[in-house]
Amino acid sequence: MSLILMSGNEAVARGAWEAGVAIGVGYPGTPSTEVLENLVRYDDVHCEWAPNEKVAAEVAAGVSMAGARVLVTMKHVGLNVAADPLFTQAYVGVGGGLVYLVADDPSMHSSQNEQDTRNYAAAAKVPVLEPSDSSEALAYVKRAFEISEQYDVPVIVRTTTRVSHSKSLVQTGERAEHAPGSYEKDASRFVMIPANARMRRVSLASRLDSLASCVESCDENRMELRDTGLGVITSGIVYQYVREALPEASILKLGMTSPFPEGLVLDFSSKVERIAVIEELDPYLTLRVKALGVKVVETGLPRIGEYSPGLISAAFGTVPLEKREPIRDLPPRPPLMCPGCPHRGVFYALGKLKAVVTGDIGCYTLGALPPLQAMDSCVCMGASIGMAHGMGLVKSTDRPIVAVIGDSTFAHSGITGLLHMVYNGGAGTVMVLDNRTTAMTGHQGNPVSGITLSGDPAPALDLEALATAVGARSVRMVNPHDPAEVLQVLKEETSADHVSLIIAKAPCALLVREKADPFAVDEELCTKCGRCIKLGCPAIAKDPETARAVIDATLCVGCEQCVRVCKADAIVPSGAACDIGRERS
Ligand SMILES: Cc1ncc(C[n+]2csc(CCOP(=O)(O)OP(=O)(O)O)c2C)c(N)n1
Repeated sequence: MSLILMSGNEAVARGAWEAGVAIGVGYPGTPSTEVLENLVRYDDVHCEWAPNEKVAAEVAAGVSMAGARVLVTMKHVGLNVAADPLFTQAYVGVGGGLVYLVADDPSMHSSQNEQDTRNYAAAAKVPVLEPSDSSEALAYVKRAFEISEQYDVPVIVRTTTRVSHSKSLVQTGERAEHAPGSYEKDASRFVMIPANARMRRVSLASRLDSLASCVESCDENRMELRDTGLGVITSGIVYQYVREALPEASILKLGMTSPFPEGLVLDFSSKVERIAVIEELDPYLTLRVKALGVKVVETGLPRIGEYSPGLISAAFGTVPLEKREPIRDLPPRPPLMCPGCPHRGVFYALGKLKAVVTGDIGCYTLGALPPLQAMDSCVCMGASIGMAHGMGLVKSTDRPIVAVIGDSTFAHSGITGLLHMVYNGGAGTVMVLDNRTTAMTGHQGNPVSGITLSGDPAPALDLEALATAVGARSVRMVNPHDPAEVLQVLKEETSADHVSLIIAKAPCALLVREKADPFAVDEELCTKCGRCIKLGCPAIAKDPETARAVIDATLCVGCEQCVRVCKADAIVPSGAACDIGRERS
């Protein structure tokens, strides 16, 4: 037992370990990724990255059915992918405890949308626990396993970015081993044909009825009575903000918000003069409180984005605890592909092709930003291929249409899009940007890179063989660091009347340990054409006085993309540029 400063994600992992979890499985996604990366460090737990969240949830279902405790992790949009198994899992129930860790991202720090997972909990009819700090993250995960087994349901532990990523003190405990029960065949529970599902639907209703009394009295839902002039109903991280912004207010702190504790809310509202409900994202609590006939104070707080103590203070006219001036005058750091990023050469070529690029989610989405601006869409993981096919059906543009997708994203949900295109007689061009890793979320292994979560080698998916098996008529390999080669192959494939898969394979620049010698611009040869600047490499800038390109040797990793796009051969090894300089001086 010790007191340790932990992030919420570390604490979730610790809680799962202490709860005797046997297996952890998930798909990376900020802000949830570090949960499994921490859980895998505990010797007694086996952890796996799945190709996507649906598979992760199904693996978890199997572990639970076999009688062991299992944690499945994902970000909020991942639950869209895993929703299918989740909804029926609620009917099936659990063998060993089954806990979903789902991390929401108010303000979309690293997401394509804002979603409130509590709506899923209500729709799937499963309990949801909402920790407000790391200590609760650990405790609630342990509690979630107990609830899961006691009430025979999967349980969601919902965090948000500030709980997942901020650190607070955690009292750790020991692991309580949880021996898996033996598997007993029971088709009436595990085989959800309509006749069985109808029975389990009724069973779920009664399991929820017993849970309804649990939420009224559980330790996770508590009243903090102070000044009874104002009572605030809140949950998750917002509880911490309310404590800071409204220190005198009475609070009904809800740690378990599905099923909704109606009796507790009515009891609390009878003890205070006015009720305010303060919650980020959707009015999940608000609507339920109002449905009980409780009059709720209009706070004017936004329904979009993240809250803060300052925002709540401003809404209630209280003085924030401490007003810290934000640090100003920091140099702007817009999101950019790294120097030497292989995606850059591909987007340069796509720009030259003037293609309509249906994009996907990953580091390569940065190809949508200036100066490359070579991406037309990004909706959800795997969407690029179906969208390219759909656009191709309409024929409203003469421009070539190219779908661009990363290796992890292709394995996640791109393969079925390719299958659709082939099956339906499409003639699209798909590019897999295979940088040998899941870069955007911090370099996790995936089935294409062939590295497991434990760091062990695994069979790497053979993209060429896969594309051929799926039915792509042409499969080409290109060097993404050579934009001219990429452009040539793109021209050939987009003008052909068949499905083609182009694999642009080169490791993420951050995986390349040995930095190649940097390049420099030969001032005399530079024609100021700006081609190299249009690559958008952070190592290349325009000299404000001479308008010539200059290369920062400390940033340049020697990928040679700029060397290849320069028509004047003005980009040379930096050693050679020094020699040239010496000769001239
Ligand atoms: C359904 C879903 N799950 C997870 C994520 C988080 N996420 C965004 S991009 C990405 C994978 C990116 O890897 P890859 O396709 O290999 O591209 P790279 O970043 O390496 O260029 C992940 C896991 C998400 N946005 N949506």
